[in-house]
Amino acid sequence: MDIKIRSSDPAVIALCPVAEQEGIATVFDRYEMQQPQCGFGTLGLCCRICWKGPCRVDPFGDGPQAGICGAGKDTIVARNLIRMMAAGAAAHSEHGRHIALAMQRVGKGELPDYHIRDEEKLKSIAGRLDIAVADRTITDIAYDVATKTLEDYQNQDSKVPCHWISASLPAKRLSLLGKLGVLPHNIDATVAQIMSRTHIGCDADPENLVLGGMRGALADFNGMALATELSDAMFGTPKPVVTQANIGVIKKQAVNIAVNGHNPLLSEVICDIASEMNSIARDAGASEGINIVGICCTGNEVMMRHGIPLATNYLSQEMAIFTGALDAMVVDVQCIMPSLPQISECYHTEFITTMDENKMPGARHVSFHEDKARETARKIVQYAIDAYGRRDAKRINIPDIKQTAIVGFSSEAVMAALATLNAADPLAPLVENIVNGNILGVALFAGCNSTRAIQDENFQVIAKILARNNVLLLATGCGAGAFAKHGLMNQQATEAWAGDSLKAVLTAIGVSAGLEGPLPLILHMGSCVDNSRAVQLATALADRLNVDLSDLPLVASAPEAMSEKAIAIASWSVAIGLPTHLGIVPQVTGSAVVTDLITEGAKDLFGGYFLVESDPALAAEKLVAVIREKRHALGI
Ligand code: SF4
Ligand code: MSK
Repeated sequence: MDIKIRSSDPAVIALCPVAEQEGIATVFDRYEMQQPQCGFGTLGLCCRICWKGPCRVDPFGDGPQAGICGAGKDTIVARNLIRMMAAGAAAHSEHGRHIALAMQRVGKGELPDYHIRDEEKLKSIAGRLDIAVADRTITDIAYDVATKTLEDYQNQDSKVPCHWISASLPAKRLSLLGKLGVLPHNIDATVAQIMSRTHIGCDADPENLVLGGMRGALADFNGMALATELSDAMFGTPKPVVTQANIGVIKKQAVNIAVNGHNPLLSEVICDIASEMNSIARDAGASEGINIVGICCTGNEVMMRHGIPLATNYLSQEMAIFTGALDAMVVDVQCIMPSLPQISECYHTEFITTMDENKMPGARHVSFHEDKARETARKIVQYAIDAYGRRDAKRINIPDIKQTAIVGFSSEAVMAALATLNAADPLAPLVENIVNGNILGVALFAGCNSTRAIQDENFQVIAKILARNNVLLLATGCGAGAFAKHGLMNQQATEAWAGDSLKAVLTAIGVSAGLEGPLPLILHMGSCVDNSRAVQLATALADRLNVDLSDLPLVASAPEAMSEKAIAIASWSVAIGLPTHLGIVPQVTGSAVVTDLITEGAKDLFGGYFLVESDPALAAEKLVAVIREKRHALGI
């Protein structure tokens, strides 16, 4: 296999031959082995919702046009699509619930291993949720914030929308979503309703199904908004920090521990404990002590808050083990390849699962509970130190490939940087530069990597073209990981790729904010759960201009989307009014009705819509055209 047609990451290109030499299959090999993939599934036309199935509809019109129960292609495609949205919403919202329950216990004084690290953020959240802060202890406020947040999982009055979505979107958008009946009142109930209405013999109307799915996608937004905001209060709101990204951050002379997954509850404590156990690692022979590196979105979380370097993003997570110098990989939830424990077994690497609801065959399981967080973290770090002693020096191969990245652009950090130009009115410099055209528009890159594209390639091609056209770029999740690895999140990238007027703006803000140069070309806003940060900024802009989100020259792009979470994110992005590019053809094209509903139909209802284009250069052109259209409509 020529790996260059599967990944553009130089570290992957360097390490895949190692895997081949060792006779170990990687995600790229397994992709080849799956070819050709099922055409019915690709079109969304396979139904396995009951045991009379699987049923499939012939896309050419020759074979059966309905499943055994009579469900036609539009019903089958719509049901499959919205079940994916529900799964995405469940994933983000479980993550959020975990954080909220932990915060509630911090409020009750039950978790001595955790604290409210950002009291100001907690108070500002409390304000948004109408919780009093004056003359109250931080723990009391934390308890109330968590308790009110948990109401979003409990409220049974369908006329009262969830607190977090109400506190996060512009009034105009909330009113539209309310009229369309898609504002969620309860995350769990919304997910359960999607599962229920897609059971055999229930909702068969594609439009009704898709609208129900959109409510689920908005529940996903609610879950991620609360997860991000509560995490900031517990662990700190990210600020710009300089770090490095790609596999070369693994160090030969250190005990290397990769944290992989999404939830910061354990990884935060591992970072603390690692610094306390450095001397034990040195005594074991690791002269550089303990080196924590990140993978996927746990990686993004600790990178944003502590400058922990990022080893890699989703599609190349296996590569870290092939360096022969990864002593432990510690995983929590979501986007963790089940192949990892088997590959770890071929090396000395300790592969450790930590969440009781996410175990993997072949892994060591260390059950994580917040009341024993430090004790658990200590045990895990010790396993890594022990594994270091079992390394095989002959198999160590760490490609010296890494890039500098400036990360940590929470919406608060962006506002703080803008405030250095105009303390009285921090949004003014952004608004002025958008209105005068120095910034043509804003694009948010989100989402994963997929084997259905060349890894990281779509992100890079689109971003460079948008930057040349003076579009301000934001990124989250594995998209942000891609940009960090490829050197597009530093000041040199701004010099190399930004159009003249964008460069001038990024330089003015960066210099004024004390960065001694421009802001990075692409602002890293966090993990995939942190897309809500970009919405917070967009909402501030919309409120300031007294328009809706759909009026702003703002687009989203998930050029290598893969997970159910990404489908949920892209769907709420459409629901809040954003033209949303997908670089991977979604599994809906077996139904012209559903395809039309999420493109043209959605545009009429929400102002947002899916724009599907798998050619990255063409996608970039289309996104620029959309931004120009939006500007024209605004009269700017
Ligand atoms: Fe077939 Fe209908 Fe059962 Fe789906 S729900 S598997 S279409 S019989
Ligand atoms: S990890 S959801 S591959 S962004 Fe957040 Fe990355 Fe996508 Fe998972």
